[in-house]
Amino acid sequence: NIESDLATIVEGKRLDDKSAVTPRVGIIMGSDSDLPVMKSAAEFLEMFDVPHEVRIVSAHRTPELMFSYASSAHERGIQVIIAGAGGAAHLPGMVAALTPLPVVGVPVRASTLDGIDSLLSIVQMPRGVPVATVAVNNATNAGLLAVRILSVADDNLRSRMSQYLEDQKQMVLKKGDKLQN
Ligand code: RP5
Repeated sequence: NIESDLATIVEGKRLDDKSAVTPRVGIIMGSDSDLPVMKSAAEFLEMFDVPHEVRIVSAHRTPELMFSYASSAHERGIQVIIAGAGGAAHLPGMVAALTPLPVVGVPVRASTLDGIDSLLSIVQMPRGVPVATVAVNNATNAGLLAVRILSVADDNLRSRMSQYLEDQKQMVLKKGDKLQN
């Protein structure tokens, strides 16, 4: 559950990478209050057996940690970074400025402005420093996009992604059939 996950993060342990395998995806977020949204990125990576790590890294509150995390992630074997934040959501953009890795940004809906503030902060990057921005609170798509990025050089992941799309299609068709009958 979320509370024990949080305790795990606060203790500095990995949330879900139970093996000693090097994480391929880094999931970071500005605050532990983002975890209920960001958890689904981890769940989808788990579904595809992609090793990953989860960390709280704040652009504003822990700028030094953000700098060291982002600038060294590729040296540790991380291949994609998923970064979620709310409000003045500078984390994904600042991380993208510090790493050559692909960065997927998740705008988290904070208590005011309905997530528009986070969305615009993340999506409106200047030329030269891209962040692949998903919909507000849609960490599921961030996880799936990370899998697709990795699948460019991973046949197994690519065929599992095709299967996932097929399963999704069948599910929708089945629901349509039920409505008709
Ligand atoms: C952002 O401010 C975080 O990403 C979070 O979405 C928001 C609120 O943070 P807390 O005040 O809940 O820690 O930096």
